[in-house]
Amino acid sequence: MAEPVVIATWAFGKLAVEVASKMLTEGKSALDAVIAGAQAVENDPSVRSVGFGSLPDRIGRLTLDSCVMDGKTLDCGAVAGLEHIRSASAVARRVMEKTPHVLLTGEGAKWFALQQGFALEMPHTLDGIREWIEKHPKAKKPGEKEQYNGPEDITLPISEWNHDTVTVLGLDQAGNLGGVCTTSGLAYKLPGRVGDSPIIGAGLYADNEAGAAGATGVGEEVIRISGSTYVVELMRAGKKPQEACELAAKRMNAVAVRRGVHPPRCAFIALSPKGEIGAAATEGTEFQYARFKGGKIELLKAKEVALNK
Ligand code: SD4
Repeated sequence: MAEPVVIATWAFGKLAVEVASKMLTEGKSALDAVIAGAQAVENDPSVRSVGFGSLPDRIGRLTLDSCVMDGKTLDCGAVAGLEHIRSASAVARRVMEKTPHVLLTGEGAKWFALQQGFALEMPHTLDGIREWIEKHPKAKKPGEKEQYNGPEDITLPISEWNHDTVTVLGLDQAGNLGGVCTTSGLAYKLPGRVGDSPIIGAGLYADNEAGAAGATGVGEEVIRISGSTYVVELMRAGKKPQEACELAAKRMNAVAVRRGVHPPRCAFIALSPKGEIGAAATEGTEFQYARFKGGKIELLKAKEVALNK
């Protein structure tokens, strides 16, 4: 019997770890446990970057991205740009279980969720709307035309925008790995923008034969290096999860240098089939993660990989 382990991104991931670790200790599957953990965060309106009460996009639409993956079967499911449904991770799981597809987007994802019995909700909170108005990078008076001036308009302030995804990885007593990633994406994103979080291989990957990994940070840059696949394939090749995460952060730095841009704030977490844990981030990310191991829940700061390393 394997010793259950859970790891989740950011300080608010502690809530996910609390929920998931209890379920794993009771003998539930990794996938059930991590999704229940992620849903607890989706339901917490004080977390402004995941689920209910998140910050909307540039034009005020609150859309959610999520994916799930089962390390035993490599089954996976995802939704992107899902609107008016509370739990994107639960819908992603239904895509995995009830359809022959992996990813549903926008109106199609919403239609599917409604067919599956999910309730149509208005997921905005008053505090969320207030923060969206106050911090909108291009706040205008009502009626004034919104301007989009090209890529810089989005990419320059990107590191300042609220962007914290919850990615949860778990190892259950049967020795299976499962993972979930759920987010509202970058606040003030252009309508229709999809980040790494619903992309299998970018925001999340899980394979019992190699390990599980997840990402958080600027999704465009995670996609550019196929971040989670990169970490898992390093583990398959024999690296420990900690080294694999550090190498992914290093690669992020190298790609930024090659492209002549400042390295984005990004972080990776990883879990091996033996229950070993890894976490690393690019410099300045101040990335914290929560973990359950050896019966203890802790909040830890990840190692940062400096640009010249
Ligand atoms: C995205 N990766 O949509 C997500 C946001 C995030 O920590 O994780 N932030 O790009």
